[in-house]
Amino acid sequence: MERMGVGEDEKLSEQIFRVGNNMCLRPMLAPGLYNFLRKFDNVLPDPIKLFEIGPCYRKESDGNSHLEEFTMLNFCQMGSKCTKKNLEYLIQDFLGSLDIEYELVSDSCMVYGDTIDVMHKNMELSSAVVGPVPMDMDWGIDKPWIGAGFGLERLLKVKHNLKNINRAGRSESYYNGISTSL
Ligand code: ATP
Ligand code: 9VF
Ligand code: MG
Repeated sequence: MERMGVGEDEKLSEQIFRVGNNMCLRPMLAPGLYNFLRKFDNVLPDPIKLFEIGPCYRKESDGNSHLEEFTMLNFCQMGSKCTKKNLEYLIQDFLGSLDIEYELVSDSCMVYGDTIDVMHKNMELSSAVVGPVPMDMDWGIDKPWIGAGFGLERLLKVKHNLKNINRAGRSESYYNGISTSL
């Protein structure tokens, strides 16, 4: 997590569920993807395109759009054609296929610096980044990249017009969006 620059981001650092002294529940997918990009660079044709979908965990205090256990979709590409234009095309291809409206807003974060945030009304659907960034060096990465991380429960919230994100979450309180308090 320190190698991801999370140490400098006090907010995110405090949101980590720590397990003992040297483990945690992952708050993001990027560390694993960095490692895959480095390992596959020897064997896959250029550009490398990867995605992962999986659970992530963050301590959260704020309600309607935050779960403490959520599901991230992170796709990324490394090598040629890693342009802002191509990143915007991938976002459009994905959200267009889901028929979800969005707006792109420039923002910044401690981990990546400049981001392109994908907004639906006031809710962030994704933060997207055009690399390279300085921390790539610490992960043995020396090629351009683009990537975007989406919260799948937030997409469900938009698609199904849910008031609260809990209905889309992984918990025993809801099963396929239906309350289990029967
Ligand atoms: P926010 O500012 O809304 O807390 P973030 O900028 O901290 O989000 P990122 O680190 O950019 O979140 O994570 C990428 C995406 O993962 C977000 O755009 C969002 O869709 C989703 N996400 C992040 N945290 C949560 C959460 N606690 N519950 C549900 N989805 C989340
Ligand atoms: C954008 C959101 C550093 C080359 C392995 C891919 C990305 C995603 C930002 C995510 C995060 N970054 N929640 O990196 O795609 O990492 O905070 Si990579
Ligand atoms: Mg963000």
